[in-house]
Amino acid sequence: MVAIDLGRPTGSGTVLSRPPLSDVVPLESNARIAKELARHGYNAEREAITLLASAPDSADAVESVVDRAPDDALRITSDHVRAVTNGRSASDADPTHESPPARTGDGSSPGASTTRSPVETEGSSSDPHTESHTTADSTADSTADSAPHHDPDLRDLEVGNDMTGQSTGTGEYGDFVRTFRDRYERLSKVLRGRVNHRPAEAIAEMPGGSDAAMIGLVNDVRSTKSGHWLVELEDTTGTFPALVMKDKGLADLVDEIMMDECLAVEGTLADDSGILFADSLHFPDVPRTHRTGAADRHVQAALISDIHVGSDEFMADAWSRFTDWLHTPEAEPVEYILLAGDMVEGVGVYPDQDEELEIVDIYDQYEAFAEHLKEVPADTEIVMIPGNHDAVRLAEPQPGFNDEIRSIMDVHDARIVSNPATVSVEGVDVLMYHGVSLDEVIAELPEEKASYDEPHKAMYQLLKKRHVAPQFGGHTRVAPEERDYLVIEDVPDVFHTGHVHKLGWGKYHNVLAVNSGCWQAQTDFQKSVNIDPDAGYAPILDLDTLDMTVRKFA
Ligand code: D5M
Ligand code: FE
Ligand code: ZN
Repeated sequence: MVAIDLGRPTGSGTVLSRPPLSDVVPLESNARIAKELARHGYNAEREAITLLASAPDSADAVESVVDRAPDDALRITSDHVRAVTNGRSASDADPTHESPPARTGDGSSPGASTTRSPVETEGSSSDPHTESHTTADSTADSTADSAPHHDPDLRDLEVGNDMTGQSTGTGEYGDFVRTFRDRYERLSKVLRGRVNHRPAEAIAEMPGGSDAAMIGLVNDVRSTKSGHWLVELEDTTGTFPALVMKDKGLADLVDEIMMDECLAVEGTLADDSGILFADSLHFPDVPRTHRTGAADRHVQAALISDIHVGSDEFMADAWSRFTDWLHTPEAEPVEYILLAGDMVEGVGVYPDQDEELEIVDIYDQYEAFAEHLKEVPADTEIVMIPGNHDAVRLAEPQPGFNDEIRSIMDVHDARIVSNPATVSVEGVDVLMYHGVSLDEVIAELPEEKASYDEPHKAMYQLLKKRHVAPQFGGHTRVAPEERDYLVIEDVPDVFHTGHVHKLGWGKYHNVLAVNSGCWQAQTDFQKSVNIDPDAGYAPILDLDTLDMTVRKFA
């Protein structure tokens, strides 16, 4: 287990595997202003909030800006604030002015939000990002003093491997064949340099006693009566059995094998060439020499997951403390939020789930989630992938949300991508995956290799298998696609998952694995199976050093 530098301001120099968690930050006036604007349906830039906070009468300035913001504005920018505080004094704002239409902070209908959807993404002049990119000269005076804070030009966020809109599967048998062929192709390539493999049908033709190696997907793993193991591999030419003898010192590796993953076996053929006696087993794995990328400035990303808005157990207060903190100077470097799925509680996900729903309509849940997102500073880049509670197909890969759900959440202009997806954030490659397969890894592997208490170790296994959901036909649904999007083709610098509602992180071959906990208190089901969730934590990742600090808001 790799030690993580705490990176705490007090910097005692202590290095621990699980650092003490920092205290909750008190509510500051910036956060109060952000909340007030959110209550009126607006998301606001940090710069705008800072200006409002420094106005002679902040409350009045907030009221004026709300009154005077253009009807089509989704977010309050520093320009909106200046128009109010410079153009006329805050005190001559008309106190009887009505609030803008269709802008409520209390979970309005999906219809209302649709009417405001097209504005942001078209590069309208009210969009601060577009403005500073394209008209730096003409708007120099309005953008100049926001530059030291969050200069969008310094940002660098690229999404790779997003399969939204790329689904090819019709659900036919042939589609599954293509998915697994692609898995075999791409993962066998990773193993090819390490073993001198032959196809199954060629191995069967080799003379007895020859040395041989095969790469295949695991068809079967069984222990024999005498305590050995039989591992059957399949490639595009057929299947071949390997016998792993108990005295070979491979028990530890056999314990890690899951069905349908890609594996290499090397050994000696039996006299009749009917079976391979294994000498070694190889997982595709991550090279130990993996070199990570890094941001070239001090900037941070919050890696969070499993918000579960709409559940009785959603921890609104903790969430609010988190968004309050985002408005404090300490959180100034947090320019990115990566959300690994389960934004909402969903409907009909588990039996008896409806008994614990605060919001029963899925669209209303997203409306409420969008309201909570408004408390996040508008100039924070958000990337989100769906989870098993979200309103997309359950089978993985899960495409990003459809247009209707997107339009509900459009205020923040988040990047909504598929589960899994890779995002490159200022040179740091982050693989985001919700994590449903972790339940299986934890259920099937020995406790010391994967457990709910150490979810990052289960993540190590996925890295080792170079696949986020190897097993087919079990708990994790896999969709038939021409390409196996679940293969971890490029080694990420950071692997971010959620789902199991447990906080845990560590490094595996230099890859930082982070499971980020949740914002939902223990549900009845979790109580019945003794899952004690880690709720209300925000792991904050330094993109320049890959150090992590965990903040507690519950
Ligand atoms: O799942 C959160 C965690 O709890 C994850 O490890 C699955 C498990 N879980 C929760 N509810 C159930 C039910 N009803 N059956 C089986 N496993 C469950 P999440 O999907 O994020 O709620
Ligand atoms: Fe969840
Ligand atoms: Zn989940």
